[in-house]
Amino acid sequence: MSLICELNDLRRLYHKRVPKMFQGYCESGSWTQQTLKLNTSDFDHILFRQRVARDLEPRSLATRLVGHDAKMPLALAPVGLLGMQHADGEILAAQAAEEFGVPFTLSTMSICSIEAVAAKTQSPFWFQLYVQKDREFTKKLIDRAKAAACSALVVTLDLQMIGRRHADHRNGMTAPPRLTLPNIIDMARRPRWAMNMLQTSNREFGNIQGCATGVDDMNDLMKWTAGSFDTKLSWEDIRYFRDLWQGPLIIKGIMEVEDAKECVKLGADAIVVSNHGGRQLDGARSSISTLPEIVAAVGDQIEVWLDSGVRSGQDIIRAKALGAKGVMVGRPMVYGLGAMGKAGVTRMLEIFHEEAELTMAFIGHRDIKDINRNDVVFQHEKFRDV
Ligand code: HOC
Repeated sequence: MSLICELNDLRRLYHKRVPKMFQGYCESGSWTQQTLKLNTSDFDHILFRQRVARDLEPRSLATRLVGHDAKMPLALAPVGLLGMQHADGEILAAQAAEEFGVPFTLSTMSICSIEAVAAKTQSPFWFQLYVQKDREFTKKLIDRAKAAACSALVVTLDLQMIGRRHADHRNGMTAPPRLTLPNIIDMARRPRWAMNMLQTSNREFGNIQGCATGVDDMNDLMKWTAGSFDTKLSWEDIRYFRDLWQGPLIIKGIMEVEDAKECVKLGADAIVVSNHGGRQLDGARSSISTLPEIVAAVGDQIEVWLDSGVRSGQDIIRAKALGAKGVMVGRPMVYGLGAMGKAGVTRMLEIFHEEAELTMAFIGHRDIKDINRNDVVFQHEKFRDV
């Protein structure tokens, strides 16, 4: 465990242990992957101001996120098909988050069901919703989330159609993987993944099963998704879900001030500035470069979160300095999970916590709440003060 010093150590192990088609699903962005790259490289333009001779005891990253206490300003993002990265992936990630003290978000497109995750955890998790044309089915998902005592609903708005991800097509991405000769050879090189998969019974599309008849593999799932997700979604529809769900409502996939203002109008509790990890609209700006203008416009009325591109505890501090209430992390969780199961997710959280705490101290703060815009300088004109 001690050899895992940074996220890249987990990522290397992840690449060794998880079959290529699921690696490709996690790692790729859409089309040219320009936005995927900008999401991480734009963080490099935000530099810290080093401060000295400050009282740095005691230090705390503790935060309240949509009314809940968290050990640091981070939530595990909803990631589709997590249970293919590691057997029981959604359950293990939820348990790691619970033990560490941060929220876990279960995707609509999970392998393990809402009920299976609830049965194996004690504290509430968040449920992420993709709105379907079939409103009764969508409503049932919300009812199931309520019955499982989920403590926030995360409605994702930037995936009513799926972005074109070339790696998935090249890898012949299927879930479960088809037993072609190349797949058998690839899996034989990763026996740990295969053994774990064989030992679990959670190998279904847990939240859509029963409603999506005929969904047996990823190709069917792609077709089902294309036919089922509502491409005529309007703000009026979202208002309907606001009324159905009385708890905290988080809207994910906001990149423009006009859309952020709509979320405020309909009474959402938080928005997540996100371009879906560069997996949807390629050529979009990075989330981190968009954050300051959205915070300036609505940050005093709603919690503004950041997703897409966070790869270290230092990135958490950068996002905080630009006004984010918290961050969501997707790929870092997948690296940890695929590398070492639950222990890998825990290790990722520990690393991010250590890095964030140390960085906070170096810039002269002992409490995460005190991080502010004066703690960073910009090295690039794309970050302008608003
Ligand atoms: C075929 C299933 O958030 C992603 C996910 C969800 C996509 C569902 C597609 O991969 O970006």
